[in-house]
Amino acid sequence: MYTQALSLEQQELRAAASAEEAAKEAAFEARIEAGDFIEAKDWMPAHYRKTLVRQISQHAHSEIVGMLPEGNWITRAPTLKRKAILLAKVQDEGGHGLYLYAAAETLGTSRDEMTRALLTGKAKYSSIFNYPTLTWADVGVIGWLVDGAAIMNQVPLCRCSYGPYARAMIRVCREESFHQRQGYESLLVIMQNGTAAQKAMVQDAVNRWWWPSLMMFGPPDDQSPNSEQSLRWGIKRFTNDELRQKFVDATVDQAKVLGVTLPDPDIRWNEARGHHDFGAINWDEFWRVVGGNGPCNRERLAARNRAWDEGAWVREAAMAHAAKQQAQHKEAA
Ligand code: FAQ
Repeated sequence: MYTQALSLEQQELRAAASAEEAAKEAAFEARIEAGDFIEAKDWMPAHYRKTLVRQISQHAHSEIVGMLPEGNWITRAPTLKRKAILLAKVQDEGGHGLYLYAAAETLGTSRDEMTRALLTGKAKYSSIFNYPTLTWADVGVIGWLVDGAAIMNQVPLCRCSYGPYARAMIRVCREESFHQRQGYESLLVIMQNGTAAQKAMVQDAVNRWWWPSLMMFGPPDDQSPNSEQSLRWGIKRFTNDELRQKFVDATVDQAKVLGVTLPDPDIRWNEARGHHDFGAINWDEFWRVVGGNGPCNRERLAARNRAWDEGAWVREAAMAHAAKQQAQHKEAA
């Protein structure tokens, strides 16, 4: 009798808890519908939190790993001006990584956890940063195409439903815009004033970076498991294919002004669609790179691990300094 009464009580408690949960979920969905920003201390469904941590931490890792391909050219920049610009750009990417890790931390995942996931190869980062930078023209082409694709993808994230991410993206996008402009301008200088060999170097870089840039937007919509829910929650504002199309449409005319050929014979304006058609993307290559087998995946992870190991003394010194300051504050109080 007693056992049965207790179990009824438990059932009632459980029903009340799930009714409360359903009410919270409905209130959350209504806020999303109304276009409100969700803030760190607000109630949110566990899956919304998980999706954000996944996307923001991958984004942060991309910025940090993304410092490596161009960082490779800082010591070999052709002029002092180009070196100063490149140095500032690579430092900006480091800053983006930091804002983004901080935004992800507001969701309850520690920076240490995220770093461990990157260093052990468990975490994803953008496929694009697993390609090598073979010539100086690659630096300009990364600015033009890779930062150009990043802006196309990231401007809508300034309206992401999660406030701390959206606000971080505003500054990131302003800086990315400078990155894109500096890349395009450096290519324009070569294409207008360079030798035939220098112009050929730009064309070769465009040939190598074009298709990987299109892959940055992620798999096609019918193979994108996360898009539907992320769009419903206002984490993403456009689908992968929509953003890829916008990027192609914006870039075709820029290529004409530059005087380079995009390496796709199928690119042509489609009057009926109001967009450019373009050729088939090699998705096998994309998944190979995402799966860890791109041209530079191992090199990139090794570089991040080396930096982590060699930075151990800095972390120890910072901890010792913080502990000393804490002890002094305690003594003074
Ligand atoms: N590379 O279901 P979806 C930059 C994964 S920052 C690797 O469509 P979602 C600045 C995806 O994670 C560039 N993996 O996923 C810069 C998922 O796997 P999971 C980074 C990719 O999240 C410039 C699976 O495939 N930007 O460039 C890629 O809805 C120059 C299924 O995909 C951001 O992170 C990829 N390209 O859409 C720095 C922006 N694409 O997690 C230095 C924020 C997809 O289920 C120099 N992120 N995957 O295991 C986003 O907008 C989205 O996360 C997408 C993917 C669009 C990237």
